[in-house]
Amino acid sequence: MANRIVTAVYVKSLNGTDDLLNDTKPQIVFMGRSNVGKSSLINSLVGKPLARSSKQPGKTHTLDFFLINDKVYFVDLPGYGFANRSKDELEHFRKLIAWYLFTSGAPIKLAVLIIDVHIGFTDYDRESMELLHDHQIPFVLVANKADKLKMGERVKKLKELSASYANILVIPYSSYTREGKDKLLAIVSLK
Ligand SMILES: Nc1nc2c(ncn2[C@@H]2O[C@H](COP(=O)(O)OP(=O)(O)OP(=O)(O)O)[C@@H](O)[C@H]2O)c(=O)[nH]1
Ligand SMILES: [Mg+2]
Repeated sequence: MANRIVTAVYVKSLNGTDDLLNDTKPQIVFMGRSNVGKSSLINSLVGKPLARSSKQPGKTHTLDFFLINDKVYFVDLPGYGFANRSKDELEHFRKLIAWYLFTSGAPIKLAVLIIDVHIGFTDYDRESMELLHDHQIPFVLVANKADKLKMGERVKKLKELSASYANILVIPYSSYTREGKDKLLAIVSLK
């Protein structure tokens, strides 16, 4: 099967420039608010606890690279918008993420922008989408933690999310139930 993950290994955590960024293998970036479930989502895709996840927001604070099927990198980013961090820390993460995405020259193939289906879009998410669009980085929206919603609420929330950005695909997802996993794997197409 073309989209099956056979091997997934942790490679390196970056805090700035590194030779790894000159590697020509495509990079797929997982981004979103702190605690939205980026690391858990990577773990659910690869089927093992590779990325560090935590109940406490602010767990991931470097650009964490995982090599998938020896072909592409999954990159777990620090979360943005975590209010308990100092202003300086927030600025540091904002700059690190923006540098990596938009000026480092890394061959980014796709950004997976993860939002919490219950919370919806925050200002940070909207800003990220604008920047990704401006820099012509293709992205897909994942509405995570879908397991938390009852059916009626879920239909309503997903409708609202899809209506906000008419031509952007929104994938309902749950790292707990693995809902959305096959759909997302097909999109990140690991061939
Ligand atoms: N209900 C539910 N909880 C989830 C899901 N995915 C993640 N979580 C929980 O959300 C919390 C944060 O998960 P992480 O994967 O560490 O989130 P993150 O976005 O990587 O967080 P930072 O690294 O701090 O930015 C943990 O308590 C997870 O168990 C999901 O699909 N459903
Ligand atoms: Mg994380």
